[in-house]
Amino acid sequence: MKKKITIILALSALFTLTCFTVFLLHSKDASLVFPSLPQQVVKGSRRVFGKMMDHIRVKKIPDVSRKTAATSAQPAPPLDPCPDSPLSLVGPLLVEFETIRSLQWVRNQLGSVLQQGGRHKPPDCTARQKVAVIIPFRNRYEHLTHWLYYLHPVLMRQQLDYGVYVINQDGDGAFNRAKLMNIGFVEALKEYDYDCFVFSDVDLVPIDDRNLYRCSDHPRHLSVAIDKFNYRLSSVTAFGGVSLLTKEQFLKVNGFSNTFWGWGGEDDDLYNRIIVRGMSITRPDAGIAKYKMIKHGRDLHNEVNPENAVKTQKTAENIETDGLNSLNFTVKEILKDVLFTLISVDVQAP
Ligand code: UDH
Ligand code: MN
Repeated sequence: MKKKITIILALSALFTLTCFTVFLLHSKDASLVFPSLPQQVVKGSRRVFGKMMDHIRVKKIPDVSRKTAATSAQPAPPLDPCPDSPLSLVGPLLVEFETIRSLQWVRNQLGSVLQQGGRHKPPDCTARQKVAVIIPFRNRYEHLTHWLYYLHPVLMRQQLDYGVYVINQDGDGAFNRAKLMNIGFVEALKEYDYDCFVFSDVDLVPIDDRNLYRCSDHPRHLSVAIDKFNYRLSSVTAFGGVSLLTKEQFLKVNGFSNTFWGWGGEDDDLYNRIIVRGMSITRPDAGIAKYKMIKHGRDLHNEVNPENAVKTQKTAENIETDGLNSLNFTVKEILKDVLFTLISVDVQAP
């Protein structure tokens, strides 16, 4: 009899234990089973890098466990739109370019949270905009490394669905910043349905993440206050450095002119195009739109071209026929890095 009772008790204990395990495994809140797995990642990086890495931290960590627990192949329900003001912003950032950083080191820091080609989107809400960041480029890998190190975490905290496109001018002909921007626009659109385009120099890093890389009703100029110019805007018509246009705005102005070879004028010409097409520009507050420019000299094959200044007087004449609708180029190579997409192009320099 005693033996029978023992067996019954043992069986009922086993049954209870099994029920509890099944409950846990099927529970909606799988963190009960896998406590604090995502948090450990954050804590770990905080321990190792301390305050220095504050700008990299993304407060909200994707709920990996929930995805793992889902058993059926049903499509996930649509996520709510991200808040208008992202909650994870930290404000002023510590930015310095004295530290030597290698691309591989930056890959090690950020690669695991990015998708191939330098893509990212918020894991827990639907981004308000799909943003392509276009960087005109030739032989500035050191600058690009700093830029990627600082910008990816900022763009993530700003909850954008974004991709970084580095448009590399092949060969050593006269540099054409504007044409590279047009090429970036066309090539990025072949990949994804972007609705906002950031045209950014490789050497400009924002020092406040409240400066949102998001388009608005009018073309937007973000690099308002740069350290190199004592944090003052050079002119009320300035539109170089970092500027944003929606797809529609950029199409409306026929993109940049393709004919500004060498340094200068293409940004003023784009400003003129915006005015000619009946738009105006907006800027964030100068107290927020602050930048550091990585110190550099003048590059080879990008000397000041005096013809460019003359051409900015003729924007209204040229806008119709010179721009996206007359763009000619050859793609030499497309390289997918985890931090960026590099598109090398022959811009048919004279
Ligand atoms: N760029 C390159 N490679 C080049 C030339 C230009 O990548 O060889 C790109 C890069 O994104 C750069 C942008 O084009 O940020 C604009 O060029 P820039 O940085 O040379 O223009 P900026 O107005 O400087 O900053 C002009 C020369 C400053 C000389 C200062 C000497 N004290
Ligand atoms: Mn520069």
